[in-house]
Amino acid sequence: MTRSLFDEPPTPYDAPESIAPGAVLLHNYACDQAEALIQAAQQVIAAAPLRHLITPGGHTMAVAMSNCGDFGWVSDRTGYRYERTNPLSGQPWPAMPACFADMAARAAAEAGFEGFRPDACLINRYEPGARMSLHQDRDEADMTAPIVSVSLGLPAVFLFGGLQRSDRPARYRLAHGDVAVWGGPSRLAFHGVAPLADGDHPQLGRQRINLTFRRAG
Ligand code: MD6
Ligand code: FE
Repeated sequence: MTRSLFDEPPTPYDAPESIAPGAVLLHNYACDQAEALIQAAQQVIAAAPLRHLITPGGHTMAVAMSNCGDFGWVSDRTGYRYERTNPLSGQPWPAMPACFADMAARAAAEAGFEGFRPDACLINRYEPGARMSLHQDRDEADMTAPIVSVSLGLPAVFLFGGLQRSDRPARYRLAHGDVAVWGGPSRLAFHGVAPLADGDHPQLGRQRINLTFRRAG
């Protein structure tokens, strides 16, 4: 995008904050692209509506989800997996918007992971009270690739633990425009999101949207 003399200056972003070996927070990294990312996410959601998936244990997830890219993450009574098509429509997932792939690749490089080309983007929508319990991301075929996670809208408390479920998690604030990148020794760390506090975000109102980019296939 071209920038004129009269535009707002870009939001500065802080130096990467290392939270564990291979895991960094890039605060404010996506602020300048947030409007474009939100618009693109809304187009994906129009084609593949957000819905609350059922866990293998039979619970309805508090977070509503959709996907774009070659693969989408899904859950049902039979388990968690990546699928090339949306089980609701039988159609392939919407293509990954160029601004999504570009943000993911640039953030990964900033965190030291050059050449990241995501083939899956999971879109998570949190409303007040929604949470994600501690889990590992281990359904991806390529564990050498990092995960890039972009936060938009209301701030959340991210819980970041260790390689054992019993490791007590640290808490980090993820605000609008913050990006988390993790891989390497942290790739299988347990993590989650505390119940979302209510609020009113100027762009997104009473919700938080999280985009997580992976190499799934
Ligand atoms: C969220 N994120 O931030 C949920 N997983 O809404 C995740 O579960 C996650 O942020 C792997 C890597 C980064 C993440
Ligand atoms: Fe995760």
